[in-house]
Amino acid sequence: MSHHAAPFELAPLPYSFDALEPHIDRQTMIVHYGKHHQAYVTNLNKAIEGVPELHGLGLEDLLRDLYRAPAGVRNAVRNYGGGTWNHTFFWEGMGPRKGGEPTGLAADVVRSAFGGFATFQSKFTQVATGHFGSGWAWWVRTPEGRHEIVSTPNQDNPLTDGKFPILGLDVWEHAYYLKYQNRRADYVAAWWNVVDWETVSRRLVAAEARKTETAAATAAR
Ligand code: MN3
Repeated sequence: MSHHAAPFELAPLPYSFDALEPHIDRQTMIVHYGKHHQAYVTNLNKAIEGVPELHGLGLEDLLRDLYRAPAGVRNAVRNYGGGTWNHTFFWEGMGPRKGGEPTGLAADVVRSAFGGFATFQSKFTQVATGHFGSGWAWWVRTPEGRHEIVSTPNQDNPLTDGKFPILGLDVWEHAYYLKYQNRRADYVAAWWNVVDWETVSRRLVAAEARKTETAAATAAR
């Protein structure tokens, strides 16, 4: 998805609206993807319509280098660009008949960086449930190769802080209110049943490659 450039399109949902039942319900998926995600894409395109210098750029480049955007549209790029990218990343990190313990490279890194799945899961859950208001919980890899669990407000993306997202969880009320009402902790507990560890492993490989790219680009400057 890093290759997509303006005008941006709503990325296809990689499964049907009811695929994540009973953990994430069909009605929430219909509204969350079809209304919320679509609105971020529409508003991003509207915001940068009159800013041709941003048109050749991919969404990841826009978010990584937010200060490239003129001051007048920077907040729109942060909010709607973040909303566009974050949701595609969120859908791709889940799937039907997933969840359980991490596998492959994800299992190795969870063990070496966090001391095992139980510790990782408990820390991530704590950050996701403890984040005040709307936002996201993330597993990120820093450019130095450290693994961290952080949260961001609104649609802010760790790319803007120079970090590579590995796994993200939407904790806006719109992500869970229809099924779980105010019980964010129940939503977070259910979400673990749909985490796609194969996607996580692929992202770990990609983050490693990007880190090498970034180092080479810095050295070439
Ligand atoms: Mn959302």
